[in-house]
Amino acid sequence: MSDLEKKSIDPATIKMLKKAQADGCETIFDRADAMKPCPIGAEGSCCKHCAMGPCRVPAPKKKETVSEKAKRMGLCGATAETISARNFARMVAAGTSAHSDHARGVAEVFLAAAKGDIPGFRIQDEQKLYQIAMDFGVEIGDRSVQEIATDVGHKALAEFGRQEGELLFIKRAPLKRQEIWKNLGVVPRGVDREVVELMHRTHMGVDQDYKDILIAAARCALADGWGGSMTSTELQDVPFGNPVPVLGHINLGVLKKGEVNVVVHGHEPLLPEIMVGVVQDPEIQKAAKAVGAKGINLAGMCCSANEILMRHGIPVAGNFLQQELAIVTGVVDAMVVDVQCEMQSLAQVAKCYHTKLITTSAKAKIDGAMHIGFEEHNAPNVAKKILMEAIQNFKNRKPNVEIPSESSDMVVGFSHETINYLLGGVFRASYRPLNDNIINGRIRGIAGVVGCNNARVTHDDPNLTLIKELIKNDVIVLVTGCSAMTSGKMGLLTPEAARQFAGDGLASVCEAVGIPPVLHMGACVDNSRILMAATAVVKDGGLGDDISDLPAAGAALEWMSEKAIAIGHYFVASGVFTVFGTTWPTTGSEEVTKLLFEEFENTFKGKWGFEPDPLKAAKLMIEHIDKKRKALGIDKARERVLFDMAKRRELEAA
Ligand code: XCC
Repeated sequence: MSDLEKKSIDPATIKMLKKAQADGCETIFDRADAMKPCPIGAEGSCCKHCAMGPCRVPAPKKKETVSEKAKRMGLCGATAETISARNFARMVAAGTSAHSDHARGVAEVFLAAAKGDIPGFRIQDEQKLYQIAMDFGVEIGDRSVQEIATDVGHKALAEFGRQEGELLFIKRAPLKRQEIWKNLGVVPRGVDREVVELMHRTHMGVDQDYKDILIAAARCALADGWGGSMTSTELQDVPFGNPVPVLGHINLGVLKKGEVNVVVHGHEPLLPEIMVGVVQDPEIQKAAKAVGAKGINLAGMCCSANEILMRHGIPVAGNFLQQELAIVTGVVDAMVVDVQCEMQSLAQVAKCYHTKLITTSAKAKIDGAMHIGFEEHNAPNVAKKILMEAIQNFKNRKPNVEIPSESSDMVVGFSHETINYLLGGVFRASYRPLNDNIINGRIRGIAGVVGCNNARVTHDDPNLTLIKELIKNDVIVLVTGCSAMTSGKMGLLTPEAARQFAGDGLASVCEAVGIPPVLHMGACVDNSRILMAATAVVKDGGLGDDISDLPAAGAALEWMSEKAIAIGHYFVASGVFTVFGTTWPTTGSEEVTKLLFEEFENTFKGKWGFEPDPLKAAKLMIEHIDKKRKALGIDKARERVLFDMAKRRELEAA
């Protein structure tokens, strides 16, 4: 196997890496070879929070005496524990900000649209609107949809700046969970307040008790999961529709040689949603034909892709580590990016080919890219302008074009409401069949496998190996973000995958319901759907009274972004055992790591784990699931015994 072939398990990725090399175009895979991570930063031991530093207080090589340990500190006296906890907490704050600033944008557009300020907006999911209205205490009565939506929009926006009390969505959590949070003093207020407070606490010379810092980080993370992220998901579903199962296609093979290829990349679905419609515009189609193209092929990348895939079945070109490689095909006429996970190197790669890189968010510009700002009041015209740029660029393609043939089919679109409906049917929608099958042991447990790609490990390998091992052991897997795309590329998101890859118990349930063993629940912000699904399972009964009682675990083995740390921390603070791979950012302090990996289980009833080996990670998760099954008294499968007549008479006589 050549060195290149070890970079990814995805054949399309390998082909494009070879092409990039032949074309003399550098990618993240090359840079990962050339630059090793800084070991002190990697273990969270570098403090650069003031100008007396940066101070480096790495983990000791040997066991230290108390006085040796006391001497190991930064200039201000900050210990390894404080430095490590601060760095971790700031990752949580940054991740929370990313999800929540996205959410704020959604809430603003939602409100403007509800007031009628954005033409073309319509409420697609009234049921969801009513549900949110009830959660927010907005009167429904015989008021119009527009009035209700306007109140919901105002309330949603006000939530970001809530100074006192608790976020309104907190009431959705199981009662026992709410009690745990109250006792620990971590019920979140508005996300703005929690982020500001966490940034303040971790400033030089403020909070210098690592336990306190990490508890505050949990409060901030909860403001993300049950606040910012949940707001994005919920408010996007109302105008764009709650996802329902839909067929999709994924991998670089979805790009088309004879068509104008436009790849939307990033996280916010607002502009991509409009583009889905505008692409059909006869004027645009005509313009594409006029330059010799057969039509326009809209495809997605990263979580923007997940959003329009879940709701419209728009094809996905690939996950995080494939963004440069889409351009390397030589057929992407425009790559349109908004916020988060867009590599700056795209501008460089685009120069090797003919691709126009177009930024659209006022918050995210890239040197060397063209900027066409998204204005919600003028969205269709902005979409048209972008598409016209792509169409005009079609003729500039260079001769070195190669599209890998790989593209896989998948069934996606599993919101927690859809799972409810699929399991129980429209008249008695409920999680009962899922709970019953967990109790009878056909399904051993539930796992959430989420998160990114990371160029420090073989692309797609850890996530795929983990997910396959889990379903083989009858654990149903919920996926979002880039790990969902790995599952799609590798054929796990089809109903047929159940017989092929899952254990007999899980396969039999999937076949009865007609679902894949791995359920795609959406983008990064849609991890809030997993929280809601877990809560629905708790509320349906028979599996304890808190999320921490469930035979469930979470993982992000290829994580790389700060958002992943925020997500992991809100899952842990919601009672979930969560395993990360690749690298762990607090290894510089044994105490901090111990607090997160062990002691949190006593307080939050959830804890972190670190295991880069996917098979070992699966083992940890399954052991945890089995431990929970035992605590619930369902560790021995209770298959229903069918008695024949003789046996019944015997029992009656007894
Ligand atoms: Fe980004 Fe959301 Fe990570 Fe993928 S998974 S690399 S954050 S696109 Ni959320």
